Amino acid sequence: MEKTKKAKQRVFLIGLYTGEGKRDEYNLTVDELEHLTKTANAKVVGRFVQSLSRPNSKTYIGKGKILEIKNRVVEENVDTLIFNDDLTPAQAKNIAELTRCSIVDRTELILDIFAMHAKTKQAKMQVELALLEYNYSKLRNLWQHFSRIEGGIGTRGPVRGPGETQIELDRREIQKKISLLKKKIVEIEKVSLVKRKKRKSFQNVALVGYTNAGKSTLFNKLSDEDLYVANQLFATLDSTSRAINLDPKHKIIISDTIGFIRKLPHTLVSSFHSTLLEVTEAELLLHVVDISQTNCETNIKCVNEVLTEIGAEDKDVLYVFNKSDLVDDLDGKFRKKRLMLNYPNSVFISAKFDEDLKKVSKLILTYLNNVKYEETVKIPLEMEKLIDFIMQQADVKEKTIDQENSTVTMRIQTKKELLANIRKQIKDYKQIKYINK
Ligand SMILES: Nc1nc2c(ncn2[C@@H]2O[C@H](COP(=O)(O)OP(=O)(O)OP(=O)(O)O)[C@@H](O)[C@H]2O)c(=O)[nH]1
Ligand SMILES: [Mg+2]
Repeated sequence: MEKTKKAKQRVFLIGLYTGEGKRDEYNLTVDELEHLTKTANAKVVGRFVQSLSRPNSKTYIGKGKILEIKNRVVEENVDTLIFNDDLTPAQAKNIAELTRCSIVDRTELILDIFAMHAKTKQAKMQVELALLEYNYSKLRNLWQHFSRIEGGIGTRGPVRGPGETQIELDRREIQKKISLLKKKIVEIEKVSLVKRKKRKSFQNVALVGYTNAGKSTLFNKLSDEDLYVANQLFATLDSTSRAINLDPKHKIIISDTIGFIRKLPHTLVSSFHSTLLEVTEAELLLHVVDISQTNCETNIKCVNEVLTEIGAEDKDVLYVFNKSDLVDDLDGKFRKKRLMLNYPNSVFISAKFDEDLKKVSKLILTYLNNVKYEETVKIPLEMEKLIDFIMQQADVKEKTIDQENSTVTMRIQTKKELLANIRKQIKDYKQIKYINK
């Protein structure tokens, strides 16, 4: 097949600053949008940010500003407008009509990059599922929009407008495809579950972090692998695991996986569920942070929010502050000092320097050798299985039985995750008791 080189799409970036947070921080999110756009192979010709307390329901930014942009679109030969937030279908339609440009919102841009970077069958199916779910939610909004404008009191008859009927048909078609894909993904999930079970005898450590932080670079260095590394967002969409020896006595399994970003589309989080199991099932997370980014502390928060969303908030975390080689200005040195104080379980490295890898191994080893936490728990005597489990799995420092209240109080030392699990079991048990009362 003959290959033709396609001209790059020329785009304007458009943002809305609502006054939340500092303006400089907001501008960094537009820089990030620019990096995303470049990763998607388009050329950024200009950027517009309007200050408004909240989005305009019809045109996102003010209509006057849109018309100003329309003139610039003609001058600069721009064909696409990329927005720093998600748009409602009505906003996208109105802006397209006013400017005659293709309209792409933040989620669509991220989904496009995922679609471009998906290599394996599993990643491809997961991206397709996310795309379908996003389109489905858009069609649902559009359908609601139609019902609102056409369905005033007394106007809804048995015959519907052609647009509305088509949307309903499309929705049903998409729904069918979604169920089919979900079934296929569950099948793949079963196979990887078997693989993960085999590794249960080793400690599993997962690399997590903001996209482009250097996770794959670090993974390659630690495991002598050759995974794809690039100054692009979402270079990695699959998880890869390897066994490595930290020292002659400690063998662990380390996993590289997908990076996170602020406002990571929910459809991606749910459709990449099986890939993210590497994170939710790991015993320890190594949170890799690019400290050359001036807003790296905000990035840490974003990553922690996604970790909460996927149910990994109780995991033990060690911080690997990466790209130290790029930090030499005064501001960066202050940032480093602040991070050092706020994150005691951490190391500062450059994944480019082989000698820094020892620091990472040492950090993990220290963790593995001091992994226990102490807590006192009160357990109803009826929960015999849990009590037996604790006696076997944890270090029980003290145990007192209160026959009158049918409880046992135990001071135990064990892993953080196990403690969270024990607390949850007791809470669930009490809730069931309360409901049955
Ligand atoms: N200067 C410098 N660059 C680094 C360092 N570590 C990684 N990089 C570069 O940062 C870019 C991103 O690295 P990756 O390892 O692909 O990052 P990632 O976290 O796996 O990114 P995603 O898979 O996209 O989430 C690449 O261009 C790397 O060469 C470092 O310590 N110093
Ligand atoms: Mg990567």
